[in-house]
Amino acid sequence: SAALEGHRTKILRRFFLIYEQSGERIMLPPSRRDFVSLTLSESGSYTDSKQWHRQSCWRKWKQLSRLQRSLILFTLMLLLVCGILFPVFLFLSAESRLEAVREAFRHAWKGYKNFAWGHDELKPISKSHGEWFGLGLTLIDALDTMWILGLKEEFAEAREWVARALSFDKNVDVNLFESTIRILGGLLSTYHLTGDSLFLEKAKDIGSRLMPAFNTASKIPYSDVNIGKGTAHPPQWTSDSTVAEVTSIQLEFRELSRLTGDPKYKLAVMEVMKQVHKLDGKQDGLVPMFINTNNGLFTHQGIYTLGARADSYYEYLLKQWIQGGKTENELLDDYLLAVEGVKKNLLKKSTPSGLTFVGELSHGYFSPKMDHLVCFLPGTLALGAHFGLPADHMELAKQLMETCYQMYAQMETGLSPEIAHFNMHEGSTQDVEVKIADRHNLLRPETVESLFYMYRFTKDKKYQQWGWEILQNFNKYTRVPTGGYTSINNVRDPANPNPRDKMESFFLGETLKYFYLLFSNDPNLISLDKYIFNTEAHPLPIWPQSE
Ligand code: DMJ
Repeated sequence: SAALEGHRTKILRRFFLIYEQSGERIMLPPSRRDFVSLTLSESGSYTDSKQWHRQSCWRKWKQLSRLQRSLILFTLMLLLVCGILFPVFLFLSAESRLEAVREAFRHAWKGYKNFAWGHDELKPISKSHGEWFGLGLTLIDALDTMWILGLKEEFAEAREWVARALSFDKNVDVNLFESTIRILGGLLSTYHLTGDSLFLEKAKDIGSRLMPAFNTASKIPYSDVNIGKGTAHPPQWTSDSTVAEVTSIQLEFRELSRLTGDPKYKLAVMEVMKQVHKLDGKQDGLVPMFINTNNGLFTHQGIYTLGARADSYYEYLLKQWIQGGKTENELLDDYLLAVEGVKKNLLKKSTPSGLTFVGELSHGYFSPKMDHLVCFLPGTLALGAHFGLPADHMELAKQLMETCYQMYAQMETGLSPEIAHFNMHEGSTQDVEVKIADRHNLLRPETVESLFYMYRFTKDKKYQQWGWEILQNFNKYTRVPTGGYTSINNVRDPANPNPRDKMESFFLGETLKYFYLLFSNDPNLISLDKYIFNTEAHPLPIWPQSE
């Protein structure tokens, strides 16, 4: 009837736009698909089509055989159980990986405790110890790792040693950089995590004993300090210091000033940054490797690397900027410039797989050599992108992360060499080549460190999986049955990796800590919005905006 037709059109208009053109009707559906389809029955009443659908489903269900119904019910039950169990499975698998790291730590600690207690480093094969500064380096480096891993008993024993046996009143020469990042950094971070003033007192003690290093004509610090005598000097053969060393002590001394209220520490290290910022001799923001302590100028110019002797200069530009609340623009400018310098001068692709790698520049000549040390870079780039730096930094981080992983995966032991050379000539069948002298692995952390940052920021499980493979290979080739892990000489020979008999303190301070943080799915376990890791993996607080 006409009335019914009018009603019908009204309803259709609510859900479709009807255009009438030369007698033809064109119906356009609404842009949002949130309408309910209604059927108009002969009598003019509406039946909810969902209800009709339900009835028809029920009819179909009843038509099925008993076997068919059982199969469907079984499948549904299975899906339900999997849906519930999958998160449980994920939790358990994360927990078992975390436990694997705790187990690795306990094993390393067992060797240290039995054969090297209170000494700098464990020599796990000969069941003895090595001394560098004579300050219990491994123990101090490992304090905050034990705290983060929840190893309370081990931590308590170590704290007892710090309280009773650790003395910096010793006639001993220490390297300014190494003792700052490992000892001062380790004590400061343990103080922050635990709130135990013992660690702050010890940090103040070592910090003030390192200050004589800055008494130079140029204010660029000497490499070595005698912490007992209060004297400092450069290495015997030169008056130069290493650029990475003098520019990677800032996070720690700045924090010491904040905690003590005494600006002298901060002023000394910021003076170094100020001078390096202004120096000639950089190439597109890239720095040479040495700086003279008499005149404060770069020496051995013309060689640019992101590896040994320059690496953490770049890392600390970004991290100081973050630590200080992102207000120190010179640091940011130098960092951004340097990343552009890397892209322009050092970035190339390998053959056959097209891996992006960071090479070196020597007096205008490019060398496709990349230290394992450079693998801090993906993590640092990702950290910068997290704090608002250009998104292409993250893209580069992803590419370099793949390369660093391949430096492990393409070796016969699955462990990276100290230095890789990338093939660039057409027809080559292998991306990575390793010179005989570069085949060692020192249990270094950089790749695991970057995997941790990449996982935190992307949540891509492949980074955890890559880390898991690496941990298993450390266990396979570097674990010493009687306790401890050892550096090895040859990552290319699984039958004889040739142990070196040394467990570096950074294996406990950094490598195992980063494994643990990588496998944890808790972004608040040392939140990257609250802490900044020093170059030895010791977390220090990002200063509150108000300060
Ligand atoms: C550590 O002492 C620090 O990570 C430093 O920045 C570089 N070398 C070792 C680890 O490889």
